[in-house]
Amino acid sequence: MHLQRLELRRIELDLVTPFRTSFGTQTRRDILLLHVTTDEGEGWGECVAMTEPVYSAEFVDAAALVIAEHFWPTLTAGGAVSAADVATRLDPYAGHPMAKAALEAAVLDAELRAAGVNLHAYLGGRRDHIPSGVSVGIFDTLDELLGQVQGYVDDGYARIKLKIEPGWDVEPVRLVRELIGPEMGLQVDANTAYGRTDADHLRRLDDYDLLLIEQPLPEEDILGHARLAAAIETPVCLDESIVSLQTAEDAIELGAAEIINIKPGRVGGYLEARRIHDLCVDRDVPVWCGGMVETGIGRAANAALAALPGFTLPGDISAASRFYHRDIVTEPITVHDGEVAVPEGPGMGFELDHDFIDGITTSTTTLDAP
Ligand code: SMG
Ligand code: MG
Repeated sequence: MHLQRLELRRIELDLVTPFRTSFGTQTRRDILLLHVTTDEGEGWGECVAMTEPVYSAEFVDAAALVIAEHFWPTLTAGGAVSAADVATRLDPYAGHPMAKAALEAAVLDAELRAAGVNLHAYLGGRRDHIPSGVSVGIFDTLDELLGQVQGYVDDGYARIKLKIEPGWDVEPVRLVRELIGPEMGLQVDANTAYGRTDADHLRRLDDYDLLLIEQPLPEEDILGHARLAAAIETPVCLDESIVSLQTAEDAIELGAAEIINIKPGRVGGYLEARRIHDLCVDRDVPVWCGGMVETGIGRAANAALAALPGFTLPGDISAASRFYHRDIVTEPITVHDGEVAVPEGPGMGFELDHDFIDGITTSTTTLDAP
């Protein structure tokens, strides 16, 4: 396939309700979309970097810049390209996995649409429905939290994930477990908010039969996670620390990751995500698909990935309406009986609502291939 043109589109969407995590509160999403034109057709990718470098080092302005100034010129200088070549061609560049993943996704979408193949078939997914979990933010009061959780239970979600931080952990977990009963899946995500000396405190969560505790310690602290995993019963799951197949293998080997959250953006793309999935199947490590508050583009692709057999835990693939009043695709993801249908159309399986996208576009940059 020959790449001809790349359009970088920035769009802005308000969230239906503020989403607070241990690293800050989001009220709107500022998103970079990539639209690639090739001699065989077009494709779209969504970059999951956030406005500020608070979840990881990446942020939207930097992603747009590194794609425009470095990735696109390099990718188009090498002649015909397939999605499977993108990571190799961009390998000389350090870091920026979310920017790389977005570019690979756009090329992959174009390639699969041209071939009439759906992403989930291409990846080897075997299910047409996947269980849907919801990520619940931090609130000012426990009453607000319980009201939100009850709403999600009523919506039929298959499991609840609570964002935690020091001062908002044991008591919210205790009350939510009481509210949802002993059977429903419950897990927590600290987004690196704790330290090595917090093991005794975090052990108190062992009383609530959690599926896992996600990324309690800083991204680089693999040894700390290994020690914590040995010290508490709740399984330790890594998110931010896993940025590649290599880091996944090391963390598993060192006992730091009893479960892995796979986010395609964080690991540089859907193809690296599948390699991590395959490794985890081989090592008997359960995986699940994380979310980055994606629009219908990323949500459709994540659902395809999560259809792979190793994704044995419900992912953060909620209904689009969990975050957005209106999605940018014509058929937004919905949740029925705790499940999301894996999109079946060619490519990543979505169709875009172009008029709506035009209305929320804040800037467009077009780059031609040399
Ligand atoms: O898309 O449902 C979603 C968000 C899931 O909690 C979620 N993501 O650390 O796992 C995580 C966070 C990162 C983004 S928070 C703005
Ligand atoms: Mg997380």
